[in-house]
Amino acid sequence: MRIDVITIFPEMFVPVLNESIVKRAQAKKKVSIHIHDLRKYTKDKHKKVDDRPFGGGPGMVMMPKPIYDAVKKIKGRRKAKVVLLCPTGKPLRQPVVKKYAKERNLILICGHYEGVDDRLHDLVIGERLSIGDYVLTGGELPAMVLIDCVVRLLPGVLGTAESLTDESFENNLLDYPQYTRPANFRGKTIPNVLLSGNHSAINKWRKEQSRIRTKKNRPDLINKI
Ligand code: 9D3
Repeated sequence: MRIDVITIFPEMFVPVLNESIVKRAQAKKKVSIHIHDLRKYTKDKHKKVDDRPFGGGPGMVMMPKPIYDAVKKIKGRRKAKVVLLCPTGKPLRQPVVKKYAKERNLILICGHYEGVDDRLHDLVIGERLSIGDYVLTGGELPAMVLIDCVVRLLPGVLGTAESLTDESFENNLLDYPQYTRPANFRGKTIPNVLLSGNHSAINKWRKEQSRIRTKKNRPDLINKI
């Protein structure tokens, strides 16, 4: 997969993309990620990317031309899914991540200020995505979240140890509690069943714990089972 990102803060991506599984996926050639500075697609000497909103109101709006030119140039003749990260987008959930993981080329546009000129939607933007109901300062962190979720699903990125079966959100249940050594930590022990060696009892306990946690923290998911 190839991922291109259009942003006014290209430096934000450097430390995140050069660590952990995303770094390994790039080294293994499972994904190539290219970060583009939107200001390089401006033509005026101030490298202006925003302007005041028609109709008045607070803040600034991202101008259509720099983003339009950037997408056209980056896309070339390739087919690519163009995604704008913005608070008014569809919420990112695991089924949406799975869909994106099947694409050959993704172009991510990081929104800023009060948003982008809406005419870009018909012209170049395929979909808008939000990562949740809270206010961030821009689309950069959401783009990194999307990259992280998608890259780990690409074939050959995760080892068998980190395998993808039985994942939380696949079955609409949260993960069960996990413990590792020592069995007694500061006087706190672990559930006896986990030491029993009885795998069917262990599975039954884990399923029950998943249900209890989901009911307590994510009652909205219970209705989806
Ligand atoms: C909802 C706030 N808007 C009211 C006028 C202004 C506004 C605030 C912050 C518009 C854009 C932003 C920057 N946020 C993003 O670009 C963003 C985002 C987010 O804030 N929350 C969750 N997902 C996303 S994806 C992009």
